[in-house]
Amino acid sequence: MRTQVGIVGAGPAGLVLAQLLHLHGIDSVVLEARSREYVERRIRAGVLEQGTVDLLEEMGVGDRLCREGLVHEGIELQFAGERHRIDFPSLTGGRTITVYGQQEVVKDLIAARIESGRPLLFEAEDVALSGIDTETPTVAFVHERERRELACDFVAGCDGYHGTCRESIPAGVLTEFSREYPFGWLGILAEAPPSNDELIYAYHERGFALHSMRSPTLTRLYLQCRPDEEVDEWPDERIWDELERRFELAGWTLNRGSIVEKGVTGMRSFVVEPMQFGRLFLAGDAAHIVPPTGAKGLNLAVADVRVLADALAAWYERGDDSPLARYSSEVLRRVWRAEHFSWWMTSMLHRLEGGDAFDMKLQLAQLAYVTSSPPAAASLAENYVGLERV
Ligand code: FAS
Ligand code: PHB
Repeated sequence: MRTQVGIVGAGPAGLVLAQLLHLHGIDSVVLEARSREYVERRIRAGVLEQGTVDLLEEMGVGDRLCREGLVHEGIELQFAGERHRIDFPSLTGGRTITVYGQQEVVKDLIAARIESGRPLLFEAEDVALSGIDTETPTVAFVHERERRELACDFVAGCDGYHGTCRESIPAGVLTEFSREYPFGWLGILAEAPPSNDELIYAYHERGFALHSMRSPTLTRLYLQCRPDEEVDEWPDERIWDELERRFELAGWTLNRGSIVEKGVTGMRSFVVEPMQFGRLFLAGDAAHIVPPTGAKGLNLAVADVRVLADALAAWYERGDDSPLARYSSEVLRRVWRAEHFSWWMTSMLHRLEGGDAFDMKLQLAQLAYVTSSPPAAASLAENYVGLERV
């Protein structure tokens, strides 16, 4: 097989890149380790930045998003028995977020890929890169029990944190920056109408809790737990009782329903520099991870490949290799801005394991400031809806 760009991974990064290259008339092949059913059912992110929504619409994959996505003009921060709203449009010149599950974005992008007629191979196993430091890299893989080799000009490593592409870069090239957090999130998806019109980020002495949603009948909720927590330690009743304690507010009730999905996600901050080596370019979780408190993960992946697609187009259309040469430095500015914001939101809202009274007082002071000072609120709002320029 031969193509111009080999894309490893059919998550948001790989699929958005594939569609952008298609629109530029650039050939690509997408290789995905899992089945279509698996990737379309994986429950993950839920919040799309304004820029992500705009791009998906520009790419022609935003119809269902426009119909079914929930446009939100703010979030609420809860602490010390009160809720405070952060309004986005007034603080960011009209920008908003849209709540639309990552699995829905992936379904829309897969449908667009199939409609384009360009290759997307599911259950492509044992992917192995070679020649990434030459002008003729190849991607070996097994598909339908047949060993195959894809010759290409460039390889996009969009295979997530546990993928193989980052590991293909020789030792000594990459610098890793990371931080493990001493807590995780227990996430549930419940067949219950959302209990609030908007997201609620709740700081509580028992731990953080987040109220989100997926539709008028599906609520998405998270609560801070130990990172090694077993889901079996959390029967449904215990989950609802704990959520009610953390969201407790006079005159407000949490709607219960049947829990259709639950899982524990660990938390880390992680970045590798540079995000490229020879003809291999890393994008999305393959290169960086953020704690989900800032709702940045998916949006950062999309921001990476937007830059990568333009750089590849410059090479193919004008023979200009300078955008590719500066890909890492270009995307890492936004990566580190998102890393800081995600760390800041996480540190402000989570009970620090072993944290003392002084830590709590600092967090409460930060929350009081960000909900009472318009410039402080604007800083949170512009990062949350997504910065137009970094
Ligand atoms: P992805 O991990 O989405 O996609 C990588 C793809 O590559 C996968 O389909 C994988 O199967 C495939 N792959 C891996 N190895 C391969 C190989 N060797 N060969 C071929 N294919 C391979 N972000 C938020 O903003 N909010 C959230 O609430 C949130 N919750 C999350 C919960 C969980 C459990 C996880 C793991 C992540 C969560 N994230 C969240 C972050 C998440 O949304 C990522 O940022 C987003 O999926 C990044 O997209 P990609 O970079 O495309 O990586
Ligand atoms: C979600 O709806 O899954 C969600 C929303 C906001 C976050 C994280 C996850 O910060």
